[in-house]
Amino acid sequence: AHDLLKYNDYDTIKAYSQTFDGYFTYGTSFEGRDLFGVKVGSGSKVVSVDCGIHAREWISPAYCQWFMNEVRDGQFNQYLNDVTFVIMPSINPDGYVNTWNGDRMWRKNRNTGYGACVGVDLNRNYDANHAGPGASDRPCSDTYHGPSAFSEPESKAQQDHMKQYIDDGSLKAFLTFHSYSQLIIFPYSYDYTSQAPNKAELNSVGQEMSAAIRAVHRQSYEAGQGTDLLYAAAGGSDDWAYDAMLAAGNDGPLSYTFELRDEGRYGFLLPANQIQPNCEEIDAAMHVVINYVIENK
Ligand code: 0X9
Ligand code: ZN
Ligand code: ZN
Repeated sequence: AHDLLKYNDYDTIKAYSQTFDGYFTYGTSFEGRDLFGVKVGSGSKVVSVDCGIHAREWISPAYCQWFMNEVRDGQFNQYLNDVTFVIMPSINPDGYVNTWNGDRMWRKNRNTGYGACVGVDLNRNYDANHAGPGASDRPCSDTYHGPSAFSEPESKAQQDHMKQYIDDGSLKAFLTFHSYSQLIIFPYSYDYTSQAPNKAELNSVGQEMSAAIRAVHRQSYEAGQGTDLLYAAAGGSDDWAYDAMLAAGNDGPLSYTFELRDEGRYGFLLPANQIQPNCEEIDAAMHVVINYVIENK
């Protein structure tokens, strides 16, 4: 049965999502699973929330489910007149199912079309300096970028689905959830030199989110540009969404990658008893960014 305080498998996440009025599908994975999400709210400002692009990062889909519940039935439903949430809780379903079937540390999707090795790193497959630094040409690598940008059904379907909200200017914030290392990352990550035109704004909202998180359970989440905090890694969804919003005329796009708990003790194998405290502290960051969108975007 579905349980917000446990890790749920793909079928359970999907069944839970189907209890939402705004359930939608937006494509099919390589192995034929539904790509799905929920759309909640009637506001003119769209906030996109996606989880599970990397299969082994189980706390990520757990947060999306937590957030979905609170958007419909809890502390985030106060925003539904101002904001429409587009939430995709499991955007790499084949990879996620693979981690439930014994290959717990799997990261990529499950495309078998590129020779002997399986899978593309979906977070290297977007059209953001695709095949640039920090992405591998080798299909056996865990950071294989794929033969071309959006070669993968999972990344292509997200691009196609979000296009309406990008082109009409309604998409204000793109929030994508990973683990681990407790970071709040903003563009760019796709080369060593590019700076976001609204870097100061991204940084100040990022620092505010970090402070809000700390106040909940005293956890430290550093906020900064990807190349400063981590490494260059081209082809990521955060940089794609950011540049797509810019190209559509949005002069202050918000795009963040959240790296959830922990700082390395358990890593991807975060015990389920940390789901609740992790989700509670991330809620505090979500209030910050949502209020910022409502007041400024
Ligand atoms: O490398 C990644 O894709 C992310 N870290 S993870 O350990 N979850 O794999 C960070 C992504 C930061 N953004 C971009 N590189 N665009
Ligand atoms: Zn390459
Ligand atoms: Zn990740």
